[in-house]
Amino acid sequence: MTSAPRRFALGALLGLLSAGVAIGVGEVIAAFVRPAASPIIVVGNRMIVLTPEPVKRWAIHEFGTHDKSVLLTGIYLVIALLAVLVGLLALRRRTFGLVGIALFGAFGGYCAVTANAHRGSDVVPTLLGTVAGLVTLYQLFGSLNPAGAEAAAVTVGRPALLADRRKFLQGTAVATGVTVVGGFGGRALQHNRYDASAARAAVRLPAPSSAPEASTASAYDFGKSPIPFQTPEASFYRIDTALSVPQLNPKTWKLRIHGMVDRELVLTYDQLLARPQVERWITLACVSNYVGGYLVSNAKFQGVLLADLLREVGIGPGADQLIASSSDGMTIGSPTAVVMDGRDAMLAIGMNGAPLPIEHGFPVRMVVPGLYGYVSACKWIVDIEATTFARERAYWVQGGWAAKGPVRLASRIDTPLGSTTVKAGSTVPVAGVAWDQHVGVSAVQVRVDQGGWQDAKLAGVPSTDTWRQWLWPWTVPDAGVHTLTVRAFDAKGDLQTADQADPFPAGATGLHTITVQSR
Ligand SMILES: Nc1nc2c(c(=O)[nH]1)N[C@H]1C(S)=C(S)[C@@H](COP(=O)(O)O)O[C@H]1N2
Ligand SMILES: [Mo]
Repeated sequence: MTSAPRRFALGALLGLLSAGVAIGVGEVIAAFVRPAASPIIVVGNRMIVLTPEPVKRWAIHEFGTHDKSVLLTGIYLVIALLAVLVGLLALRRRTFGLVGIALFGAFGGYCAVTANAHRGSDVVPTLLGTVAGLVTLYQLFGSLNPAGAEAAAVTVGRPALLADRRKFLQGTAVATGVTVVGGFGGRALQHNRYDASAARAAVRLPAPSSAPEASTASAYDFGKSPIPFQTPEASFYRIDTALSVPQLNPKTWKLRIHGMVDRELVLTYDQLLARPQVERWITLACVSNYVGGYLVSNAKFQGVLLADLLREVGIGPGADQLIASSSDGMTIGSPTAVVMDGRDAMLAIGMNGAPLPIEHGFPVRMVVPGLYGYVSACKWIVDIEATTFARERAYWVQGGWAAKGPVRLASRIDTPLGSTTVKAGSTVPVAGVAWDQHVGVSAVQVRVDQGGWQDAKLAGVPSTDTWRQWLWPWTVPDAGVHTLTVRAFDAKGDLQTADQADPFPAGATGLHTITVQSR
């Protein structure tokens, strides 16, 4: 007796458990190779590379900081779907199933050996996982229909499926166990063996020899603004391609500075800490940010001025680009002239008085005030090559983004929130931030509906490298829908453009507008 639903269920189970065991075993082995070698991570990384640039942009826009969880969920779903298919094919013919699993494995292996900054051993978890998946399928199939199953399936079409019920149940239980324990346990073990938190907690930052200008930001009452001058760590935006966050050990970390230089230099973490330290407030912004978006944050960074190091290595006059690389193979190219023009471009080791958070680049990242992150802020940095724009294109530039990425003047209304209700006749604080790093913001104005532009109060700032909080008390008029628009002037007196441009390829422009209902 073999009904179609039953046949489907058995096939699905066969496929899902074979794939599950493959992944579970792969995750456990990855804990001994390295987390970046996990089969799911290598496939995910390849997906990021294969995804067309417009889809990537859409994903960052749509999911922001959650883009990675969305991708991983998608990968699990696709694997599950394909696994069911392989299981159903296996019911027709065991060889079909085995070939299916082997193809899975081959794709995983291909992803492992083509990953950025991959190592030869990265293929091992996928390889052993695939073998485990093949064994699982073979064994479970055996208990399904040990004798002449293939012939029976082809000629009869519907062989009795559960030839050895007990053996099948046992096999299913074992495979489920390996899937669940291997999958979750493997991930936990990877985290346990590779977590850099303890190393980070052990770091003692040297005192900066040059502290930032005192900020007068707190002199104003900006308490009502939902956006504080310093972004709390938990809400500091995060944008990167790292599916598995690099866990680097500062004891073995090294930075190599090479290329068009007179003397190559290899720096250790201790050597970096021994150099003179500066501490500066810097607002970091992502080029993918839409008008009114939240991919911009402000922190106090501590580090070593990059220009000093570049002078020490004797950077060649023709080297107009610095390509920074991370441990996971990201490349970020910055214009040398900008890094050397006297601004506080730095190799940062600290953020808000603590060692860099792991997700923000521990142990060392680059920060260049005035440039978008994709052309300046390499996290988990391990290499800087002095080269030229003509010779090399960094990761995002290969995807079509502008090779040079100066931040564009922008302003945002943070309160009231758009589409909320305000009380007619009351005075409501309209407040937000405006930024034009390394140029500075000199004025912010707000307009209600088609009325005149009103000057907002500006908070003081420690330098031109941060955003500026602004506040305008609004006496809410009569009931109805009102539109609030904000615009800023830079320190040169130039007005923010109202022309709307998408983030791609050089940063969004246009004025932030919200509507509120007064009643
Ligand atoms: N290694 C690495 N560094 C990176 C990236 C990345 O994907 N990998 N993304 C860059 C981009 S696009 C931005 S906007 C900033 C974001 O830094 P944050 O995540 O600390 O806010 O990091 C930059 N540095
Ligand atoms: Mo970015």
